[in-house]
Amino acid sequence: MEQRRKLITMDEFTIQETRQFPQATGELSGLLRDIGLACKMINKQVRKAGLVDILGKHGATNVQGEEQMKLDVYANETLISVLKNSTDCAGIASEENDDHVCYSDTYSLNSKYVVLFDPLDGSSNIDVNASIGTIFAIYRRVSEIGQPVTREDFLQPGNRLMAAGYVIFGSSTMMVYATRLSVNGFTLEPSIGEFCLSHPNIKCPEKGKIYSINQGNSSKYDDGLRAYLNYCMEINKEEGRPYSHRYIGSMVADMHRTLIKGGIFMYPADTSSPNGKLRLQYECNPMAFLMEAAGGKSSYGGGNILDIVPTELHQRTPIFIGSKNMVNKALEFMNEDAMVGK
Ligand code: AHM
Ligand code: MG
Repeated sequence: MEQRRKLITMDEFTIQETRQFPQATGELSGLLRDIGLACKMINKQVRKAGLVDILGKHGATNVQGEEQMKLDVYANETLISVLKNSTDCAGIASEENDDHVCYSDTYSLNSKYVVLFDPLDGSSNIDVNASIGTIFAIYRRVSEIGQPVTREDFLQPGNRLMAAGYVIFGSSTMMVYATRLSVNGFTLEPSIGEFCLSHPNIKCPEKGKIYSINQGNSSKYDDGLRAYLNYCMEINKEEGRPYSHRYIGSMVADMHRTLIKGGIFMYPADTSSPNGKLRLQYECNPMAFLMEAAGGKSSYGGGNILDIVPTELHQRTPIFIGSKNMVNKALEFMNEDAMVGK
């Protein structure tokens, strides 16, 4: 008797999706599978994080005589080595490394994609058992195939991304990724060790009710943004109540909520960080690409995040991202303030 199977694994889904492009070679699906594999390995370690008192603190030696590695170091090394063994990745750049890494075996040299990642974003939240995540971005290289990758491969604007996404290590583990076609979410089914389609065709609600920002820094924000925050706290005509404020301080967790429920996430410039805190290539571009593919919007305050042409591997940018109505309203307040200042 034929058994009906409801689960669609991420592999099955990506292969079906990329079949829609007759020129597709399967390399992009292979790469997404490899990123998924690395994140399953990271997930295994993250799930053990609370057991440090039993298994030994990071930096200490465990009962097997092995040294415990810090989780963000482990995540970085895992992604670098899994992607090195992948046949679909020519090189990587990581938030944790000063420079890009070129893979020099024949398969890698002949690959057309490069990957940028923040291996474990929000890792300061590990101590308090809050959600953390891995963020990734995939570009088609601009250097010649067959040759080592170059810096230019990693300095492409976000509007050239082929795919981007994140894995959230939360109450469940989920991989959410976007291509130009759609945004889809896959929940890790631990009993079979596979990411399975759980959130097909995600759309960010056009109207949101939640604003997310480190409001403790507001004395350092400019007047336009402060006026917008006051607006969020006032009784809203449409809602009959102020917007809710939610801020975990872990970008992946704050963005995941913003994507699913709608809202705005902001990490602005302030008087001590004129370019904000978050990194363009590892955090902001992948999230902006994903948000746009889900029907939302992102801005650095003066234009679309995805149009910034990076000049440095680790450059930072302010970011306002989420539901269109909230991002537009925030920009209105900030632009009005800029006009008054002229
Ligand atoms: P990290 O890359 O060192 O983990 O820092 C990035 C994190 C983001 O996840 C989060 O949005 C932000 O820093 C929070 O910063 P703050 O504590 O200044 O509000
Ligand atoms: Mg980070």
